[in-house]
Amino acid sequence: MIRFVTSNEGKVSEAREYLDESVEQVPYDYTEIQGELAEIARYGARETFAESESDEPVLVDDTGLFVEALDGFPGAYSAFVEDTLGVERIPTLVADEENDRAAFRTVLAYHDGETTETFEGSVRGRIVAPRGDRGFGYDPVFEHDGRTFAEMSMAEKNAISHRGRALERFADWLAER
Ligand code: ITT
Repeated sequence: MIRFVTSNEGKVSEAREYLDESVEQVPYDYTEIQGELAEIARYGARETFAESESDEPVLVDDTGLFVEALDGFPGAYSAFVEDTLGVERIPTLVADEENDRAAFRTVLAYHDGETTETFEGSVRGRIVAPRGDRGFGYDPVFEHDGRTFAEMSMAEKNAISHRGRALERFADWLAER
């Protein structure tokens, strides 16, 4: 069993679609340090494990949307920006820019009390006006190969997405242990 430490049910659904292990959602509010996604995720996984009674391994997912024309903004601040500006404002921020390219990046951090391992995944796309009603977060404004992530089924998104790639690496590593 893996404890997925997140308040985001969308992340958990995607992980369950991908992993053979059973995944339990744990809503622990770990400290989000300032830094790169990998440092944030690693710190969060270790802190959650240390603060909990259970010995079951934990998984933390830190994800960001990096918009090229905005020098990588909102990046590590993506959750704050979704809560404050809102997802729909992102296309308006790049409306006058020639470059509409962006990338999603996910870092998964696994910690079992001894080992801490991180797994990364990324996907490139374009910022577009919102389309589609599936997925979550920035999915409606992120287009990849002609469709937004909100226009894809979860399986289609997982097959190409930042989180899908990171989950695939994590699953391979788990299988080899
Ligand atoms: P936890 O920290 O509790 O896991 P969160 O949603 O705050 O939940 P992040 O900080 O990793 O998680 O997410 C940053 C932002 O990016 C947040 O606004 C998410 O909604 C959004 N996001 C994360 N993964 C996404 C995905 O696959 N598609 C679209 N938006 C995503």
